[in-house]
Amino acid sequence: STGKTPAPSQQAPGGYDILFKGDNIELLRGTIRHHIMSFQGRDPDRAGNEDSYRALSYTLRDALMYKWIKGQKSLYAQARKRVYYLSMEFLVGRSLTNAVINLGMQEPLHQALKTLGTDLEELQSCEEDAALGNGGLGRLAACFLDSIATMGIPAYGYGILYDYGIFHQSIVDGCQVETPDSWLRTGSPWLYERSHFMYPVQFGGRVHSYIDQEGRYRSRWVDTNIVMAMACDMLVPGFRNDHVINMRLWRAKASRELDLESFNAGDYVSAVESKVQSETISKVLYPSDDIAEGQLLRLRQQYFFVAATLQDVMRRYRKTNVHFEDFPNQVAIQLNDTHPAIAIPELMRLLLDVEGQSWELAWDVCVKTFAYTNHTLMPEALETWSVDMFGSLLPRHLEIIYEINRRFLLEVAERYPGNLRRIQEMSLIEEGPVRKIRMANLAIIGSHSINGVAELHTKLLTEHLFRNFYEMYPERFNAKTNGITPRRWLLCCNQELARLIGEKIGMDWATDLDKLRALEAFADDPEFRQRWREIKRLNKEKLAAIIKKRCNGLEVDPDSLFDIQVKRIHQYKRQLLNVLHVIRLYQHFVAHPESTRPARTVIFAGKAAPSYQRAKLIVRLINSVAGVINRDPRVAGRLRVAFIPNYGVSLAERIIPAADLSEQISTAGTEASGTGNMKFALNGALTIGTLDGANVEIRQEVGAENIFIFGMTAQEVESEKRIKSRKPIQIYEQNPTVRAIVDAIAQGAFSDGDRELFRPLVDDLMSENDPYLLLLDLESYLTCQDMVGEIYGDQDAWTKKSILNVARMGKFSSDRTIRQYAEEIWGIRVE
Ligand code: IMP
Ligand code: B1N
Repeated sequence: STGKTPAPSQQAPGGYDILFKGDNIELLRGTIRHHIMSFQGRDPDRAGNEDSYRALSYTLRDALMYKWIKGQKSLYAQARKRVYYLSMEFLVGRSLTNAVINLGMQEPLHQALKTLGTDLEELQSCEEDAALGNGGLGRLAACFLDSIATMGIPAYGYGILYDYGIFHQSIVDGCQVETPDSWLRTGSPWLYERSHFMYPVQFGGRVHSYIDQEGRYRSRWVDTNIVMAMACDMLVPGFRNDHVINMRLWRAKASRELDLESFNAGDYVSAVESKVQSETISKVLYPSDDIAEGQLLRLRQQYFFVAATLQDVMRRYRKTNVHFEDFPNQVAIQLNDTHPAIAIPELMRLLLDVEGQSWELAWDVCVKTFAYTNHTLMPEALETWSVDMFGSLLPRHLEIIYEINRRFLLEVAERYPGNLRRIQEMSLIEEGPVRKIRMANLAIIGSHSINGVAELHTKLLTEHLFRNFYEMYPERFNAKTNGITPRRWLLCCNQELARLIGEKIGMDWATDLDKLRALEAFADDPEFRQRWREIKRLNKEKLAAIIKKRCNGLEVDPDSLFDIQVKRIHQYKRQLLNVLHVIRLYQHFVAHPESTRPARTVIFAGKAAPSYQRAKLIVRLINSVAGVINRDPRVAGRLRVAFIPNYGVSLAERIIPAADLSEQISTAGTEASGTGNMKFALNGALTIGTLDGANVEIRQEVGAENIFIFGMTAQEVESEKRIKSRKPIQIYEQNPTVRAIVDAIAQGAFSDGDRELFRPLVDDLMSENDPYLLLLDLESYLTCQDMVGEIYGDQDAWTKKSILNVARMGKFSSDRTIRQYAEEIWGIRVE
């Protein structure tokens, strides 16, 4: 039987049904071998893991495509409303294991791979992460697609296929070094390039105004440059169902017309040059998280993917409809932050200029179709575009925005007569030396729903950032607390724990996370606790091996408390506060060799935006502190610090299951939600955190006795910033512990005596205007950490809390989040 490689096409039309019913190991094996031959052009008898990884991926992809086509046919037959999730980022990570588990194929595959002399883990490690996002916002989009597929909602993700995802980070002499992430170098077996789905996207040019046959004033956008958008699709499988959804990512291609023009002029080289120029649009993901980039290329990226997406939306709509009144009943468009907000004037343009509709109808359709999710309160993340830049790239859209603004401000003036300040604040245009378009204002005015990503975040939005708009349109604002997919973030990444849970309460939790509640019954069961601890210990051993490999042979003790902060490096996330505690522990252990505090391994990982100097300096400090501590024999066996390079989705999948303590310590009122906080708690880590973002709701769910909360509340932060009742210098002078920590950095204890290197960080800490209030929260943080140490000393108490955390995480499934979006925003009923 070994030499034969039957392909499923040789089977009856239901070939894939047979293949993935599960137990046909021989067919599975044959299909993989067939793909090695026909897709890779290799001898199946001489294939390596790389070949087998690709062949297996193609095999699974076939299965997904088969299901997808079936699903699409029934979707068309039922004429159901479709949802379009527009996002500049999709941080998917790897697809292989997730596909295997969602298709329910682990067992037969395990057998089949055994006969091929390999296993799933080996093959998985051949896959490059699809890292087309920066952090939380992009990963949220990926979790949403998983939930949408699992719940069978007719939806699509739309974004950009970047040639280069988020940069690769390495640490050289303690500093972050970035290198390009050329993840498509060898091609991804998960992508379908659909060269027949190509749309022209216009840039530049001018507006031609004319009177049409009916005497109406009309406009047309002419003399533009054209770049083509080619569809590249990645299929996302639902969990153990027949639903598959499509993520369509656009790739820029030079247009033929453009080539021809220059060829005719005889200038071959500049023809090729302009081809390269237009293809740069989808080259690279902008690597800043939570900071707006005012670059022209970024604006080109945004319009490029929005324009292509709306053409696709229109094409599909037109297959079954003629009138546009019905558009909002057939189409919902969710804007993932303001990055795709140009979709609003673009849909206006299509309806007005191309379809000849009236302004009133077009605007009504827009508002009913669009919904906007805000992800941040940080002022530096609010997008604005200089009117000049915008107008030269998108002249017709600028006109439309002016007209939207004119009509809107009339409404405002009518509602609030004589209130000039309000008009200025709410205008789509920010006046000043450089006039700017405010994309958040545009997104609000053009949407029927504006949501925040956690309760607190939404409350702060309505009270501060968007207060004027909230007063005018209170019914448009709503909260949708973020969530995470329990498939990737428990079932796939922590298979041992998932199995143990399954043994006790069954597997229904995978699609109904509230079912985890049943675990509460075992929280006091000594045998269950024991097995719970053993699994955590196993995960810690695995992480210790990774640390040894990636951190220059650093050895960490799996019996120590794994205290972990992994996320983008940002001042507001306060990795520096964590470092202050590490230094405090170091000084404590050196001064008190008799100390009974538990040994700790403090683990950091995260990328700093390449141009964010402070964040890079923090990376350097973490590594310098790690270097000093890890080399000091006085704290051997008590304290270790690791910075694991190149944090990303697949590394997170290995770090999070190994955590005892999850650090969620942003200044209250700065982290919109956080989703890492949820992933840790779902994997049995206890949280030390502030009352910020979704931490507030995590405390509500797990109970105050099962989480370590410290520091000022958002309200206290707000008033403290105004009245400055306590100054960092006073805290420094009055508290010798604080002084010793700050002095150590200032005096060069972690920089070979160099007092200059980290001075900017010390100055930040000591500044009366520190916006993140590190010293003001430090004492509370240190006290709270002491409590963590004490409770960790009581392993039974700790384990119980850990079990209860997992048992009470039901709310944070992205299935719940998506159900709310579907029912409350998109107008789609979910069974
Ligand atoms: P799209 O929605 O046009 O992108 O097509 C997606 C898939 O849906 C196609 O590959 C077909 O399998 C299916 N499909 C497209 N149009 C129709 C239709 O009018 N009726 C039934 N199925 C369709
Ligand atoms: O979005 C996540 C939240 O859980 C986080 O709290 C929030 O910080 C994050 C510009 C952003 N907000 N804003 C961004 C990303 C890229 C970019 O170019 C802004 N990311 C967040 C999911 O809701």
